Amino acid sequence: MGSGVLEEARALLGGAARVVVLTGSGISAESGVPTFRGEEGLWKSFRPEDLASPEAFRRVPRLVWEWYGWRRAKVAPCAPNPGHVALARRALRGGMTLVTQNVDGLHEVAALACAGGGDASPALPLELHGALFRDRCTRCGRASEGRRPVDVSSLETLPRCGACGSLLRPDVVWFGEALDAHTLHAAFTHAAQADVCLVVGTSALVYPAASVPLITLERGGCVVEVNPRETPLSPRARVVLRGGAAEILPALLA
Ligand code: BV8
Ligand code: ZN
Repeated sequence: MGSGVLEEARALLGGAARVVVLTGSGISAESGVPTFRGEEGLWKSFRPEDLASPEAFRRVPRLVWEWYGWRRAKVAPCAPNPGHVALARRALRGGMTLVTQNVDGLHEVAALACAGGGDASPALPLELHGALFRDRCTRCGRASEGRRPVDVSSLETLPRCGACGSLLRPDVVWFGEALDAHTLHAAFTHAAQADVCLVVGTSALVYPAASVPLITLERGGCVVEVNPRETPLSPRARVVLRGGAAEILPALLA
């Protein structure tokens, strides 16, 4: 990647009063979290509608819980990489809102580590698709920590609500489900006010998350994309930084 494009992107971000960032699973690739649609993509062994949908959960709850249990075991040992840390550090300086499609929680880990107990409040991300390590009750909606191993040997051993005894589900947004209205409204509001939308590690295929950079463009802002591959958004980007987030973001945001 030429230093010219990096300098151009640095100038755009340095001169922006307000920046909105949209991240996808690509920013966590270098932390060891598998992406969705890459070579080793999560969806490779399954199709999205097979497992990440309310219909699938109704039809085969033990298989859906087995997949999420596997993902939790895979993601639990992963740590934020220099890309997450660079974003968290920059967000502490203000004028930046982080919006993520990821459910791995690594942005929050990085934000809490960077805020480090000081008085600066951590710049927590807007999590559009929920959180992998949080459970939600299918009946009373109560949220709870989702880190215990999941026993899928029978319907009875699946996670149950401590309050009402109903079946729990992972607190993520499945295909065909509405995103949390408040979170989405906040993301769209920041996108509309942003001078620059920095888009990192997403194939820009999933809506309404993929609308975030389009809203910034509509309101006269510009897009900077960080991705080793071309995406449907690339032609609309003012600057495209073709490479990995862990390598590019520290240089871009320092
Ligand atoms: C809704 C949570 C309506 C669960 C996920 C036809 C056209 C348009 C839209 C639709 C359509 N048919 C259906 C829809 C709607 C659908 C949708 O958009 N489908 C797409 C696939 C066509 N959307 C929905 O269903 C949404 N809900 O619309 O509801 C509604 C409204 C009101 C009332 C009722 C209903 C819900 C979408 C949320 C689905 N949940 N995940 C879970 O995780 O298990 S989506 C899933 O995909 C993840 O959240 C993920 O974040 C998201 C996007 O994927 P990416 O993050 O982009 O990951 P991907 O692997 O695709 O790409 C990785 C990128 O990183 C690549 O570009 C790669 O090059 C790059 N990369 C790799 N390494 C690096 C890197 N980049 C930087 N550095 C590296 N090192
Ligand atoms: Zn309950």
